[in-house]
Amino acid sequence: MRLKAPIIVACLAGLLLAGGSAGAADYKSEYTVSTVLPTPFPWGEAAERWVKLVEERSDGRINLKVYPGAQLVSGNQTKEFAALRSGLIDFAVGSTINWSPQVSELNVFSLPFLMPDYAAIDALTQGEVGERIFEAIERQGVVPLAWGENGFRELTNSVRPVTHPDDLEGMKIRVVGSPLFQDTFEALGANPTQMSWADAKPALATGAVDGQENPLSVIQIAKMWEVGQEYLTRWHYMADPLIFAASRGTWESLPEKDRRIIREAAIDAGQWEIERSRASVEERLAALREQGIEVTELTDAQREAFRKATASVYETWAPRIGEDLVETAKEAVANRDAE
Ligand code: X2X
Repeated sequence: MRLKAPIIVACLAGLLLAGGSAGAADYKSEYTVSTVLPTPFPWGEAAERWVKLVEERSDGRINLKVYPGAQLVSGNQTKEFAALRSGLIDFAVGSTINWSPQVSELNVFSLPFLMPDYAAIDALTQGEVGERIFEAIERQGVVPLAWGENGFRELTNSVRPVTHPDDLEGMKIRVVGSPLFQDTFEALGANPTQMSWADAKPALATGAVDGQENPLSVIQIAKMWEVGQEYLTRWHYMADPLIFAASRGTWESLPEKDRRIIREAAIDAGQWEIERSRASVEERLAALREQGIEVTELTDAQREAFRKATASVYETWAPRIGEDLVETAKEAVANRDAE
């Protein structure tokens, strides 16, 4: 009996080796991760953190690489979701805005003045709305893994302080290539132009557009004051969560234990990024003021005027998003835990 033990061990080792090498052969030498923003934007940092955690936890088996600037889709950020669905890219950390042309439910986050604070964002992403949105993404052939956050989007411009919709009359505003944004800014009397992020700064620099909207982190790190953006209105009109996701083909090619590693790393990287983004807001605001940007905080009454002016966006978009999902979102916000 004793003599047989080494033989069994040898056989087992042989099996493991054979299994191991067959498994290893299935891994790609590199898996692509698409983002729009690179480091040091929180968005890029979230993606890099994910890469690092996956590498560590898989003992180097799974090698993800971040391709920022939506370069895998030639800078066309609203094509990112389609590329993920077709398997042209393996993974992405994408904004709900950029994926909303394909996944109409994602427009819920873009409804103006739906989410007044962070607790409201969490009430949506961490509740029934978040689950239903992940199901919608899954139905479209992409595997959603975790949430991150780009942030509350504020308005900057080169013309004047904006405290009332009238101040936006005729102002040329760069918006992301998502039709809902066109409607919001038209409702406010502005003159919106859709363009990719890559074109935004040059368009501001030449004066082709007067203003834009993005989170404070983006306004600061992209140095918007360099392109004449002197006025900032903190109107908190919407926030875009980020979604970590995988192409279905790539996902299904991976063993269960690796899927778990990748999903958990996405959740951890997302939480880490959300906390850091939220914690950095005051510091960023101070840095922007230091650069000479005039910051306008709205009173509740002033914000109400913007909310009223954009009410038509709900009428147009609730049927496209799903009336029921919009109602569920409104209820979740109304019943959220106090901050
Ligand atoms: O294009 C933008 O404004 C950006 C970088 O915020 C997004 O990709 C949504």
